[in-house]
Amino acid sequence: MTGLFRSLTVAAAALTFGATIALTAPAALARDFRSADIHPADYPTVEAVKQMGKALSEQTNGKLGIRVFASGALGTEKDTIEQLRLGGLDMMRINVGALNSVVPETIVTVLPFIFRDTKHMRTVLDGPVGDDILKSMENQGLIGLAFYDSGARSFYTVKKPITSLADFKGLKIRVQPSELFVGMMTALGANATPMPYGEVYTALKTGIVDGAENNWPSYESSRHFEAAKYYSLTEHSLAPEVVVFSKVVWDKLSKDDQALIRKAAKDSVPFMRKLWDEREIKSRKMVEDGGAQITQIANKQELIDAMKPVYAKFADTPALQSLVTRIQDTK
Ligand code: BDP
Repeated sequence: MTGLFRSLTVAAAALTFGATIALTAPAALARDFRSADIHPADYPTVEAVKQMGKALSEQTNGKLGIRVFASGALGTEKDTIEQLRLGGLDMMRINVGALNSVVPETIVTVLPFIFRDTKHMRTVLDGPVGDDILKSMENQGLIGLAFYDSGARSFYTVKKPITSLADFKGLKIRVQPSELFVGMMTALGANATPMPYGEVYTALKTGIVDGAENNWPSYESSRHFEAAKYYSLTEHSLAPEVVVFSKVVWDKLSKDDQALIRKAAKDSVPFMRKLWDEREIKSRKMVEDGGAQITQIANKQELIDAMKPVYAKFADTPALQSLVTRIQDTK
């Protein structure tokens, strides 16, 4: 090899090496957290986590981002909780109902009629009670980042509308896999059938259940309204959504990155609420146009009274009772 040829080769190799570094370095350092959601791509929860990822990416010059796997691509909520706790998944947006058996503190946010209205719910979750509940997740291998809205859940049925407490007698109602939800159905005189969200449409269609309960956007986007057209405005639970990170993954991140992730999650809340408020109106209109029949409940108090015993049964420790009182005392 001539001297010149050798130096050229070395220079070329150095260039290639340099170029490779330049090309691969950002990619090697960049990290897209995988986040699960059972809702479809245009659902407010999915949009909000995407927005959170965008903000995170901007703040870190593309070093950190989030890739949302929507429509249950990574499994049921129960599956993703397990994956998250093991560190096989980075993030998820999930309903608190799904966490009831893992994080007992989430129970208080599902309790029937505990929040007086949306404003009360937002004030509680944005304040110290919300922070304490998010913190309590840590013992279970989960980092609670932020609560999202989920509106009010109401019942919908296949054969006839629910108009009063008596109408619940003997109905088979699908609920989330949560003892508390089961307890609520029992208190109403119905039979609970816990099952994953993705199975509910078929269960309604084939008569495995007589009804289910959910908010307007879920009732609409899941097309449950096609199978169960009687929507009765019980508004019995305002069980919120929550954005959760895997503690196993979290513990390997720098303090700075952790702070940025927390901030991006909190910052996505107002964005989510705006989308949510719009979607509730849009979904209600869509289901009404699609043939859903809406029933007002004349005597809500009898439902409130019937469900009262679940407080003592499920908020059954001093810690949970204190959270209940703090929520009720929040103005
Ligand atoms: C929806 C929640 C979703 C739950 C679903 C359900 O957003 O996370 O899985 O209800 O009822 O409102 O299972």
